[in-house]
Amino acid sequence: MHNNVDQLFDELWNNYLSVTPSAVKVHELLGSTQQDDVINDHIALRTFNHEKVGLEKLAAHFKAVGYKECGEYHFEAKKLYAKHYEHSDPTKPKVFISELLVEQCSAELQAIVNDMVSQIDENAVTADNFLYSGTHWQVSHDTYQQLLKESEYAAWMSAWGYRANHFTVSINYLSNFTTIEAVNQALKDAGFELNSSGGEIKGSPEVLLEQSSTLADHQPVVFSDGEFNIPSCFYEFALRYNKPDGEIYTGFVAASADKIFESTNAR
Ligand code: OOG
Ligand code: NI
Repeated sequence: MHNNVDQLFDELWNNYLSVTPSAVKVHELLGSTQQDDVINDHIALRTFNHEKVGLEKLAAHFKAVGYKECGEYHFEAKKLYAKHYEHSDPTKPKVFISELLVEQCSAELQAIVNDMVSQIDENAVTADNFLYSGTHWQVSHDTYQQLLKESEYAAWMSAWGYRANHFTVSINYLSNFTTIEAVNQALKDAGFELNSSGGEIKGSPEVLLEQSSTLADHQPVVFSDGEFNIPSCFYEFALRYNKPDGEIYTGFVAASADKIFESTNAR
């Protein structure tokens, strides 16, 4: 495991960029007018609730660089469970880790996922690079499509594995944009397609968090039966509001997160 938080995020960022070319354009668009580079509000990772690779196994890598567990979230329809983690330095990205509750899925999905997980070397899970190690298995495009019918999340995991599935620009730290509407407009003017599930803006000042996101880039994946272009990773935008006590809200909003997951759906 890493012991330097910045090194870990640099690796996660470079790995994310390798399959999310649009992230460079997002930074140019929102960051080029800035004094400093953009500050990321959070990143998110996905996994299966299998003993070997459950969310706590991913969280251990962040705890090793100073992160603490802060909140938990349930997504009944998508069969997901999540927790978020924070660092004592508020400019370090928060971390949102979810896991698919595999035992609630069909026997067919369970068999496919168990086969994938069984191919992960036990030692790989604690290695420095685990959180940006991608897949430890290879599925066919047919299997990918079979998973897609039941769980877009499981299908995404089968193709992309362990990596940050998005980074999130903190609108609070941008100097040339103050509203999420203005950020969304700039993105659309530049040709980006936004995730409109549940509306382009998820959340509100009342729930202390507004979020929007691009639809994932489409990138080639080599499946066992050939190469196919499928959704990879996306960029999210978050604007946080102060709580009544004057402190900024640092949690997530389950109803909004439920829609953000859909940013990796095919266009
Ligand atoms: C995570 C979706 C939730 C948020 O900010 O609410 C999320 C995912 O797509 O894996 O990122
Ligand atoms: Ni997010």
